[in-house]
Amino acid sequence: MSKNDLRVWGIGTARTMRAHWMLAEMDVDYDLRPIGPRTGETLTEEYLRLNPRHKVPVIEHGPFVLAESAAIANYLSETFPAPEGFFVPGDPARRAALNEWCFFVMTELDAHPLYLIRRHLQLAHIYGEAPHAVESAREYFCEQIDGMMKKFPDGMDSLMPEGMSVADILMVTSLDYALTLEIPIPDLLMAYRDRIVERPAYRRAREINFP
Ligand SMILES: N[C@@H](CCC(=O)N[C@@H](CS)C(=O)NCC(=O)O)C(=O)O
Repeated sequence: MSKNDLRVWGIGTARTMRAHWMLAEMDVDYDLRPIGPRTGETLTEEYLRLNPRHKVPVIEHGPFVLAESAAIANYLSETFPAPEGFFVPGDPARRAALNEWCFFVMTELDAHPLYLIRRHLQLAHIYGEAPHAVESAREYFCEQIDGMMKKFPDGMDSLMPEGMSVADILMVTSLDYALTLEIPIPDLLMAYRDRIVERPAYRRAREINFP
């Protein structure tokens, strides 16, 4: 493996976007394996050896193999030099504050309501229809966002006061995912999202992730 000894597996989803975006922010070159979910490409012997749970994204950094988009984005942010203005915490309290955002996005937004809606709406042909669960997940997502907005000042450019961070990558990719599910996003939050997606790294990553 060349190119910084780094390989990224997976394109085409909000989760794979996180790895590509983080690497675009850091201007790190890598080897790309553009496999997609539910194409059979996550079920090859080679891939199952890397991730027996057959999900994308996965990265290989030398001999180190890592799955889970939030873990990947955090690992990359701490492994390669961060660009100016990109916040990587250096002490436990700031790391914990960043983790609070990361776990909130990944558990209360991404893994639970958004993925439930996707499974039982867009992927209902695989996972079955569950209209009541979909409606309830939609309400749950909106309630979580409403709670979050109580401490979300107008004009916010990043979730961490120190600047753009992994938390924003997780949040904005989740909001993009919510938009594809036609979930309404409050204006203030949409304005935050619209400011962040102006970043050149976001655009470069989208070209790689959604060719
Ligand atoms: N929690 C994981 C979720 C990854 C995930 O669910 N990936 C889906 C696509 S969005 C996938 O690879 N599905 C393929 C399969 O189930 O075979 C992450 O954040 O990386």
